[in-house]
Amino acid sequence: MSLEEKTNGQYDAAQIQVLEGLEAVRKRPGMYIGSTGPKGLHHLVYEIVDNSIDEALAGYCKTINVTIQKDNSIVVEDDGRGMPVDNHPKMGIPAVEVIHTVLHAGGKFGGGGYKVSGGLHGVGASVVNALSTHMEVEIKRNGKIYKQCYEKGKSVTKLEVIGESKKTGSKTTFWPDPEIFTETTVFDYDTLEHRLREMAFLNKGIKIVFKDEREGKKKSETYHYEGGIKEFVKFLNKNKDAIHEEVIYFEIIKETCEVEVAMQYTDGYSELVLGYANNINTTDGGTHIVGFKSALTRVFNDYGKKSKILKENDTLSGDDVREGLTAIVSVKLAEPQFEGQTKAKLGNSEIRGFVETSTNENLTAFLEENPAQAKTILEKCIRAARAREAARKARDLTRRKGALESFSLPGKLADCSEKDPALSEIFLVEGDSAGGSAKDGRDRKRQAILPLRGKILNVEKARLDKILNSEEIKNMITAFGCGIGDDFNIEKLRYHKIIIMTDADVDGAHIRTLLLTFFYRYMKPLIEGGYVYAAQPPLFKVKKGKEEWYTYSDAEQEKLLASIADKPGKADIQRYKGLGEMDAEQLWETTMDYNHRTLVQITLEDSAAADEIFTTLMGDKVPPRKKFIEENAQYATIDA
Ligand code: 28F
Repeated sequence: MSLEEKTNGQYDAAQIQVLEGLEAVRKRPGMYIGSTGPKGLHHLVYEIVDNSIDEALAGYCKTINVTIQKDNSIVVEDDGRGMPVDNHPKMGIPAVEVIHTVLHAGGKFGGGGYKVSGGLHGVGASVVNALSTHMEVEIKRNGKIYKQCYEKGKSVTKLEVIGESKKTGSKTTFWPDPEIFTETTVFDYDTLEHRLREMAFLNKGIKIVFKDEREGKKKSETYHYEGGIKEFVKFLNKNKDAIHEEVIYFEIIKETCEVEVAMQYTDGYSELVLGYANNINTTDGGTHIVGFKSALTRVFNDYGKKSKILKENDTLSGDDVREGLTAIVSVKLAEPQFEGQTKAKLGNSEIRGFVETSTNENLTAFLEENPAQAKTILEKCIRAARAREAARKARDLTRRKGALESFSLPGKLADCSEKDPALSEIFLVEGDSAGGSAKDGRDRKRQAILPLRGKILNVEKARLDKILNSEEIKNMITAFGCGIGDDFNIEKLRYHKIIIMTDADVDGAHIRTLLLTFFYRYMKPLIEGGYVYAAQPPLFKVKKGKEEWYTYSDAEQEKLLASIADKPGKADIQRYKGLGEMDAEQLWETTMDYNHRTLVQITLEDSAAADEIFTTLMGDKVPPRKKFIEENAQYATIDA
């Protein structure tokens, strides 16, 4: 029922509803934007940009400008038709004012098209307005420039003409409210860059110009991809070795929905299948992904048999046909149903069949038209199947051996006596000497120690059968108790804190990265669930007179030295090169003691970005790694 019907045109009742609506948003903002942390803050931008994207998808807008201004306010401007300014028939206020002050208003394109790119399901500009101290909207339409200002969702000026212009378009500026976004109102460039570039990939032909005008940030980038998700796959594969030239692509548009698929195989072993529904990243999958994956397995098995590349009794599994695959499955539909805790799973059942049929037909056509590329891909799938078979045997061996030795834990593991995983921690310690000190210094009740000898295998470049032959890896799998890959079961995890403790040098960082690569590729729920941490050993020990201090970064060291400058005596400074230089007591009090230590929790903000980082850092190609390290070296603090 529309607002007018609800209030049968009573102006004041509508106004009351408006005020109640915006109050509701300010009282429980998390209900509308997910959280009031950095993620919710950045959602404000996506909500406004989505309205421009819809105007572009309707065919009227070509370029969208997004600018972070010096005062950390955001400007979004498009060259669409300009929001309507005529008075709303029943409410007696301009349509643009309704869009910005009535909750869930501006359900665009009531008629022909449908609203496609809903950030958090299109809560719209009114929510952004309610959560901003100020918002200004300028519209170019009918040869004029109109402007209206709002504060915390309420109009503070009437819509007025402030000039003339032959152009058309909409421009929104807003200042997020620090009363709502108490953690931070500072926008993160990389976060916005990532989502704006993704929006440009997902909506081919749209040009998004992103500028950061803040002090010392002067940056501008343009995202414009005529090839859309075809270019997205090329982008995701830029540091990988593709095994066939063309990105396989098709787009099917029906009356009520459309699907686009882009896919390309690399010589790697991991799979990256990203699903989107109305431009929303469905990180928990859904019917479009189920349909895509079942079609993929069927097509490669059918084609493999028909072309005699597969023997009659050979069968490729889903994992085999997705090894090394980078794919984007993007669907757009009128009434998407999002399910699950994080609303990141598509539930529309009709989409499964639609995507499955489209993929069956179009992928089969591609393989038949490109027999050479088809053969290359199939041969890779067959190698994957053979390795899977070998890994299964190796794993059975590990399991059988385990069973025979009745749950033998690795000899090198100094386990803790606590049986409740929620209270138990395991330290993965670089080197036997530090491992020894950690065993002596730890809290035996709750802290287990597993020393790691030197570098572990780089799983990015090895298949599962080889991985299962690595002693270090097997020790971790057995100690954690929760299996790997498809066998992974978080309920069986024996420690709810897995703490990586390595030297504060390049080798230590490399070992940490190798461990994180292994966790990301084979135990991803460990990272997603926040179970993985990095210990922060001290960088310096400072002694002056009878007092001593530990510092954990260069900045902290400088601050300390300045603060004790006027104390009598000479400061004796010891810089720690590695964990081994600390005795058990020091290691305990600086790095393991619950009350004094600092742990950095490892989180996984974004799959595509994480996948790109692991591939770049751990993959085969050196130049991109060199470039990545140079570009990011400034962030790599010589942390303790
Ligand atoms: C900076 C953010 O919000 N751009 C927008 C339009 C254009 C129309 C529109 C928007 C129809 C009646 C609901 C214009 N002319 N950028 C934006 N551009 N909304 S938002 O219409 C609103 C809907 O109210 C528009 C003809 N049809 C639609």
